[in-house]
Amino acid sequence: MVDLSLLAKAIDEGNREKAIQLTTEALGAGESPQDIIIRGLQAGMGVVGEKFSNGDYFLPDMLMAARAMKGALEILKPSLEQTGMPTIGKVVIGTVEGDMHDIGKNVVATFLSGSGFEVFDLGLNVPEKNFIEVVREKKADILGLSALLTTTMPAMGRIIKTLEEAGLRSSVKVIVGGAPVTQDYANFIGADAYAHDGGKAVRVCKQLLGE
Ligand code: B1M
Repeated sequence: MVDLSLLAKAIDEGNREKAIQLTTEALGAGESPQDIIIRGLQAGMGVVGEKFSNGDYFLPDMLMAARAMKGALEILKPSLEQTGMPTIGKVVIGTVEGDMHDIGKNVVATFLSGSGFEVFDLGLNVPEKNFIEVVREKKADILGLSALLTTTMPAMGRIIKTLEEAGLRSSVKVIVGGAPVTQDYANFIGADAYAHDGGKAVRVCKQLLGE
């Protein structure tokens, strides 16, 4: 058994090599990718966030932690993605403009594709018009918007308004998420759904499509 708190520590220390090694070992020992993410990687990132808030960590510490987490997620990706499943629906997803946080969005996108959704990931810092264009072009069933900053959350509401103006709102369900986002905020901006994490996002997206 691999002690996942050591993986959390490797993320906290921004030790990419150690994070990759422990993730590989945990997977080999039969830990589920979901557990590795939640009890190892996310737990570590939580500590990094607290230390940043307290002034113990600075931007380079967050960057190192992000690099370590991305390395570990690459190891988990093949186990989370599955092939040969009939597609449940099309999801366009991205982090809104002005926001450079993509780790959580990547986790959500990977969980969704691993659960049978066809996912079009537009990346981070995505301009409003790109979301609209791709939703139209791909005839998306669901639009997923991620924001990690209180200052970038309002972009989600603007995108919903623009979908309405473009006549696309009735054909696409909108799900929002990210650390500062809440169910109340989702209601306030007129989103169809909110999810707290990757696992919930999968369940909610299935519900939105009547699965
Ligand atoms: Co920044 N950052 N950051 N950061 N960063 C936060 C978000 C912060 C809370 C740290 C803190 O102060 N404690 C704070 C925001 C404060 C606020 O707005 N209230 C903050 C700040 C201030 C900043 C800068 C302004 C710092 C500066 O420059 N002085 C700057 C902003 C840059 C910008 O975006 N314009 C900045 C920069 C960065 C880095 C680039 C260094 C790096 C990001 C690297 C990257 O993503 N490629 C970074 C990091 C790593 C963090 C923390 C430490 C970790 C974020 C993370 O990856 N978490 C973060 C503190 C924290 O959140 N504890 C922090 C792990 C990830 C798996 O969780 O992203 O929450 P999360 O995703 C979850 C759920 O939220 C949910 O599911 C995911 C998986 O379970 N979810 C969805 C996410 N999207 C979803 C979408 C859905 C559904 C669920 O549906 C579509």
